[in-house]
Amino acid sequence: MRAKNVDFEVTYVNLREKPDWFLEISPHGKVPVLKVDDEVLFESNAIAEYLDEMVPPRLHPEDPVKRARNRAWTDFVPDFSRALSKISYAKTPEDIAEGMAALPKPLSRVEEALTREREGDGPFFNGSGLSLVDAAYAPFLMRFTFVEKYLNTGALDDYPKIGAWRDALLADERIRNSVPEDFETEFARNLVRRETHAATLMEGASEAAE
Ligand SMILES: N[C@@H](CCC(=O)N[C@@H](CS)C(=O)NCC(=O)O)C(=O)O
Repeated sequence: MRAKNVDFEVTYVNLREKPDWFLEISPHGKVPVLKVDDEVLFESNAIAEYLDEMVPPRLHPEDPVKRARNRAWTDFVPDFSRALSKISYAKTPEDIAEGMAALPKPLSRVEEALTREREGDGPFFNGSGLSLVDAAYAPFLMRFTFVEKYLNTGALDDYPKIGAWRDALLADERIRNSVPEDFETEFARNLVRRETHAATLMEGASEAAE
């Protein structure tokens, strides 16, 4: 919506205490949901596709083949995010090592996709313009980058295209402003609550949980 300059309001939902109004409108009890007048849409990809059809500028490629491949790479986000989350939410160094061992498969696939799909030098998935693929991967790259401040696993070091993509995404105002100002504090609290190894490396971690 930021990429399209849409007027909108965000309501953050505490997922540990889901309010009744939210459970009434969210079929799976998950965020995000988008309310457009009296209609409710759910599932990130469905919401993003709807917005892309309704509001210019088009973020999806015009070419149907390219568009289908973009959708296919967006479908890969759960594999990608699961691999990174395994490290972020690991409770012990051993779990982190296990997560690291499982990374090459999903990360090398995305590295290869960036090599094949991109036109020109980037910096985004398809080239110079932000796309729905960028919007889909950005939240996970953002969260992992935060965790890396503490874990320093160097997990992305062997994937230069993903690293440069991450840098471009995190430098972009549309992405930066997609989280609230206190995002890092809230995310740190989440890591503490989940008793992650990353949290043990944060100064003042126990206060962060309060
Ligand atoms: N496939 C869904 C996944 C949404 C999802 O898993 N949301 C999480 C937060 S990122 C959630 O609401 N979890 C709460 C729960 O499962 O109870 C989408 O892309 O919208």
